Amino acid sequence: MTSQSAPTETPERRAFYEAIEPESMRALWSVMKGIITPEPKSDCIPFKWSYDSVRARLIEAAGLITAKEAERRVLILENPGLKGTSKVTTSLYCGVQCVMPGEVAPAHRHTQSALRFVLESHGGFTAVGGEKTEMRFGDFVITPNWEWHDHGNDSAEPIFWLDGLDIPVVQFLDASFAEGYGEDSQPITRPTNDSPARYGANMLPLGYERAVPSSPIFNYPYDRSRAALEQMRRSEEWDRCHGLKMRYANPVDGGWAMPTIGTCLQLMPKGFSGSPYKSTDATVYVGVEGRGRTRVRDTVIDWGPRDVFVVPSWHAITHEVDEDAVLFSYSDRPIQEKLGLFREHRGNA
Ligand code: GTQ
Repeated sequence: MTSQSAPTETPERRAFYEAIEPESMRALWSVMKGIITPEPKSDCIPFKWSYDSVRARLIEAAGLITAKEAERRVLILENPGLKGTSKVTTSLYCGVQCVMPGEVAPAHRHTQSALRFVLESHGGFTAVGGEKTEMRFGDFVITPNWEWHDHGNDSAEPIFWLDGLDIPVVQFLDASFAEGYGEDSQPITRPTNDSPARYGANMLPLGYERAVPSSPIFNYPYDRSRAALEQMRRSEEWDRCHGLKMRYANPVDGGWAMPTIGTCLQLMPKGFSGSPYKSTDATVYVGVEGRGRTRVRDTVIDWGPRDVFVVPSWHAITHEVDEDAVLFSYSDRPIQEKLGLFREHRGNA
């Protein structure tokens, strides 16, 4: 057991701390309790962004700047406990991006990995590594680290999607590289739907060797994910905390679809009232269908379609829904699992 508090500060000790500071030294015993905590302690707080207000602000932003000039017209959803950091959790970033009819978000690449969760789109597309994919509501789309990507909107309506990136992780590791392609669009070298054909039919090209840890499937369409949940509900094997929760998998090895970000889709049936659950991976949730309430410690968050809310590490949550409801979520769980840090706990206390 550790002792209850830091050693008392005497005038002699304080003088010593001040004397060693200019020599770039610090006494561990004076700071130990703050850096090695018995449980996760974070400045990240529970918070919700209503889609209506985010969408309205993006339309306003569209009157101020083009997607091309902005490079990406995105409003960052910044955790109010992490002001000025562009973070939604300690390790992850969240934004909502808007592309107006006819606009393009020019091609670039960076070492940060991105996920898109499509909120509104009838004719939006993204191109990744020479292949285009259409984006529709509920699709989960991946931009792996260092792949060229550009986005466009061929439709008559604005399109919106959520961006989840591992920006704070790459920043923490000082491993950021980025460059522009020099033109709006990258050359398209493969037919649309080449990837799902090659990697999405429970087959792989013979002799296929993975080049990158990310899934070679870069669009997980909502109709397929949703159909899987709908079929599975017939077995009535509900998880008492999550309802029915599936993770998006990499077809090459069955692992997470992205190396740094874990993504899930869950269905909770009308009347579901979940048991408490907590885990070390702070999680961003996106409402997809239906409405519900999530209690996060003492905060109650009411959510509906396209609303975004965040749950900090080791905060117990309980979900409740009055109608069938679907949530998309993402977290840094793959990183924590690889490092042997991931913990979860079900039930009270
Ligand atoms: O679409 O490439 O929200 O590079 C932040 C950085 C989106 C993107 C973001 C990015 C992008």
